[in-house]
Amino acid sequence: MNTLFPLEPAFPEGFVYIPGFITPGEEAELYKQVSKVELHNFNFQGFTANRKVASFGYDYSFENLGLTKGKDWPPAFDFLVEKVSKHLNIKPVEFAELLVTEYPVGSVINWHRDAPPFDLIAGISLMSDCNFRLRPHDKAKQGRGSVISFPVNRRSLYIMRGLSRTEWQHSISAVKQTRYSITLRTLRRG
Ligand SMILES: O=C(O)CCC(=O)C(=O)O
Repeated sequence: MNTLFPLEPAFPEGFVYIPGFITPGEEAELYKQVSKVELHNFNFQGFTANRKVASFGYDYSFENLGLTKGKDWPPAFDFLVEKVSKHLNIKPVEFAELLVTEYPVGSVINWHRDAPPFDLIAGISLMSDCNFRLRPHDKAKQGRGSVISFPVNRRSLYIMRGLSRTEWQHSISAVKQTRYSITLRTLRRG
């Protein structure tokens, strides 16, 4: 069937996907800045993942289950934080963490929900598309047909809040080309 509009999967409540959120020029600038950042292997409960990360602002440790305040993000990322904040109609200072992640070819991020102290999640993809997946967190709701799988393209923005943040898990299949993401997180209030 031909449709006037590209078909979009039915996302869970609170998940929004915006292709082409940043321009090719902005992507090139962000990649330049990301290349200057010192990345380290991501450790999760004694297991070292293939992807590399650098966290600025508040970082959550899966080893101590706590938040620590680290270095501020380099000012070169401010324009992105401002652009996303403007889109969401929130103040840039509400973003408490900026996480840079590098996914080498073949690396994944496994099923998870983000750390409990964080609230809204905004993800910007750089340099490569990926296959993003969502599934219910409740094991009883998992099973055949419960996974929503869709492309998240370079230069796009996705937002996770509401039920997509609290009741759903997300994961990324093995990337075919090196992918970078910038993840912005606000803190849960109260
Ligand atoms: O790279 C991404 O877009 C996802 C990042 C993510 O899920 C995480 O860091 O917990």
